[in-house]
Amino acid sequence: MSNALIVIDVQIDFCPGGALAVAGGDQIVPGVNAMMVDFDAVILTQDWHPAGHSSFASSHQDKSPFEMIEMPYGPQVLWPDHCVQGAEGAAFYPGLDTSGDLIIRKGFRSGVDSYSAFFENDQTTPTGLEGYLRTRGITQLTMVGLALDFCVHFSAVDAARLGFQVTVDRTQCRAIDMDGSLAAAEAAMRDAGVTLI
Ligand code: VGL
Ligand code: ZN
Repeated sequence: MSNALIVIDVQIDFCPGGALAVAGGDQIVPGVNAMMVDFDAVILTQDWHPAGHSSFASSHQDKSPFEMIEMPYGPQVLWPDHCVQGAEGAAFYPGLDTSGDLIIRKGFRSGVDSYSAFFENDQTTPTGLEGYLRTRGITQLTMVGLALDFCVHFSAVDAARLGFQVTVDRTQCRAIDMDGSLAAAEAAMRDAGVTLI
């Protein structure tokens, strides 16, 4: 029985000064680095969108960031342009230890967003992470990173549904918290059987 640390989207654009800055996002870097030694595997995710991605408000006429739209796969928040493939903002935050076992990129299909590290927002297209974890015999996951109410939330719920034992360490997460999204995310994670510490 092995465990893994899943480090979600600790990237320049999600930290202060970035395109979709999460307050205090940079503060978690030392703590996340320090945790890595305690796990059999360390996996980092990287939000990785092509320019003109359908989750960007700038890709839609008369839409502003943080508005909602209806996509073929359901409701979708529109975001400022962020984490564009190869751009500086898509890079991991300076000082983050990226020597881990696997870096998994997500959100690289133009027409569908991917908050979760396991499934895109259509909730059916897999990223491949489940197979990676299972073939390595990893059953216990601890999740940290950005943002707690979006990518950490959906990753944790999907992992719990897939049967992994999931803990989210909120001391090493920061949230966007728009329209009560943090409280809703915490309730959804608890309902799914995720342990919040
Ligand atoms: C995220 C919004 C858009 C996240 C990624 O990492 O939580 N949020 N893309
Ligand atoms: Zn994104």
